[in-house]
Amino acid sequence: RPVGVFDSGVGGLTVLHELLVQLPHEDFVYFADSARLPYGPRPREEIETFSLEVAEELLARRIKLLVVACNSASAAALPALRERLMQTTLGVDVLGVVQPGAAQAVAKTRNGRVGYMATEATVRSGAYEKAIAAVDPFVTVVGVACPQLVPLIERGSPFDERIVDAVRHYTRPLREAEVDTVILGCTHYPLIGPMLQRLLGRGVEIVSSGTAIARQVEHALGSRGLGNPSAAEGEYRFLTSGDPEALRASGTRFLQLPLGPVE
Ligand code: DGN
Repeated sequence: RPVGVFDSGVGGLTVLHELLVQLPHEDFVYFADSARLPYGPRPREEIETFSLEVAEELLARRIKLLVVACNSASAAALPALRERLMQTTLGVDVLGVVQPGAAQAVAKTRNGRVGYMATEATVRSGAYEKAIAAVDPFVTVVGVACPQLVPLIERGSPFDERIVDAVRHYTRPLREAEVDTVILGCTHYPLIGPMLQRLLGRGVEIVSSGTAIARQVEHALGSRGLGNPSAAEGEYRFLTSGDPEALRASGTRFLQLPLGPVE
């Protein structure tokens, strides 16, 4: 049975990338809710309803684990998703990206000051503040909502001057707060990782949701996850509520691997 991965659109392919690299023998099915993108500016209740609908689509594909690659959906809908998926006969577990990113940032910070960049929905939810406080209540957290970044990254190249200006603007409060660790709390930001590193300063540790959650998925799958090194690679396929051609067109930029079949 495959691992289900869900995102509001193509962004979560940066998370799937890490999963494909770290768990090469697993099968994956990825759902992009592109018809209803973006989730970032939407109210919590709406994101929760959409997430539950997507989970039903993936359950119909007989997934054994659900990975919520979208930070906005992880922040808004994780408890509801857990409740729903635990009701299934086989009890499918759900992992979101917020907790693993938060835990990794707490482990990395040396000065106890952690920043994160995310969509408005994620910042409004306070999910990163809560997840970090649950690991270490003495860590100071500075969150910056970056509403312009998702549309700019989807439209432009990572070297576009407008993206550089936006990143300069959004990283200012983090530099001023002298955080030494920054969580990329949105699926799209790894695409501009090198520029973020340059503008944050090289002493700042960057934590990306994808790498953090890949370890938890490996752990959740246990020995089943690693598979037999001599076995063939796993398969991965894509479902979208939007235009399959659009996903094919932009998918490889986010996945950094060849795209499989899109339905
Ligand atoms: N996937 C969303 C997230 O990680 O928050 C970003 C895209 C969006 O829906 N705004």
